Amino acid sequence: HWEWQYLDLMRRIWEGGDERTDRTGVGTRSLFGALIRFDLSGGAMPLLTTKRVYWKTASRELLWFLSGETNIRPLCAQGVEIWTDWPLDRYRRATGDELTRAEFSQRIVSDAQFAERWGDLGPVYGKQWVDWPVYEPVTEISGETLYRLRRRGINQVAQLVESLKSNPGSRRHIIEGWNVAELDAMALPPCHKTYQFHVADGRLSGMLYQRSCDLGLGFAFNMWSLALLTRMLAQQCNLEPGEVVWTGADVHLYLNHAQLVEEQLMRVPAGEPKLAFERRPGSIFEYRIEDLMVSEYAPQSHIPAPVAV
Ligand code: DHF
Ligand code: TMP
Repeated sequence: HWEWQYLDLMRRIWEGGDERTDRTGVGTRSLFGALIRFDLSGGAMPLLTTKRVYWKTASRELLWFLSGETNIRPLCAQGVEIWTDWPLDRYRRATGDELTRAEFSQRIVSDAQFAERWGDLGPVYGKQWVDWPVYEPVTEISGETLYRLRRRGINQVAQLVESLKSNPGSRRHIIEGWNVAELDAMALPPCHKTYQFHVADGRLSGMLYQRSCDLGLGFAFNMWSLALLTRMLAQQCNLEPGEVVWTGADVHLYLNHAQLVEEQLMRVPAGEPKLAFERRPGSIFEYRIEDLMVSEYAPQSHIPAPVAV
C-alpha cells in the first residue's frame, strides 16, 4: 500500500529526526529531503486511510487558490477554517481584542469591511497562480526608466493549460508560488511552492516541491491537492492521469503531535479511495465542489492535532 511510504517517513522522523527549534517556538523533529510517489491510474487518489482526511476542505482550498482569492472570507463562508488562525493572530496582536476563532470567523463572513481589513493573507498562492504581477516600462526620465504595474498579471494556470495542450513535450510546465519580491507581504511564504507537470504516452504526471512540510497535518492536504490538480488538468487537456511525485525539503513533525504520531503509527492502511468527476467543466477555473465524487473511502477515525501558528 502506498501509504507505508508516509508512515515509514513519519516513523523515521519521529525516531531519528533532528530536533530543532522552529519559527513557531513549538519545536520539531525534521528530515531534509524526502520523496513519495503515487500512481493515479484507474481513478486512485493518495488519500490517507490511517486517519480521516477532510478531502472536501482540502479541495475547497484548491478551488479557492484557482479563484485568485487571497482573503479567507470565502473559506470561512464555507465553514473552512484552516487559514483562520493566521489573520486571527494578527488581529489579536494589533487590537488586543480576544475574539475566539469562531467569533472572528463569523465577523469575517458577516462584515465585508472587517474582512477586507483583517481577512487578507497578502499575495499568497491565489494571487501568484493567476495574477503574478508584471511591471512594464512607461517612460524614461533623465536616463531612468519608470515602470507601472500592468493591470493584469500573468495567469500561470491558464498558461499551463495552454502549454500542456499545445506543447505537451515541454519541460517547462510549471506553476511557481515563490515570488521573491512579495514574500514579505505574505502571511506565510508558500510551502507548496513549485508544481511541475509532465506528459508522456498521453498521461499527465504532476510533481510538487514543498519547501516545508508539517507531516502530521499539512501533508495529507498537500498530497491530495497535488493529485486533484493533476486530475483536473488531465481532464481539461484530454490526458489520462499518470503519477504524482511529492518531494519535501524540511519535512518535520511538531513535538506537540506525539499523540497523533503514536496513534497513527499503530494503524494499518486499508482501501483504495477513488475520485471521479461528475462533469467536465468548461475550464480549469470552473470546477465546483459538487463536481468531485469520492468513493471507496472508509478511513479510520480522525486524529486531531494542534496547528503551530
Ligand atoms: N501551519 C502549520 N504549522 N502546519 C500546517 O499544516 C499549516 N497548513 C496551512 C497553513 N499553516 C500551517 C494551510 N493548510 C489544517 C490543514 C491544512 C492547513 C491548515 C490546517 C488542519 O488543521 N487540519 C486538521 C483539521 C481540519 C479541519 O478541521 O477542517 C486535520 O486534522 O486535518
Ligand atoms: P514555515 O513558513 O516557518 O516553514 O512554517 C510553515 C508551516 O506550515 C510548516 O510547518 C509547514 C506547514 N505547512 C504545510 O505543511 N503545508 C501547507 O500547505 C502550508 C501552508 C503550511
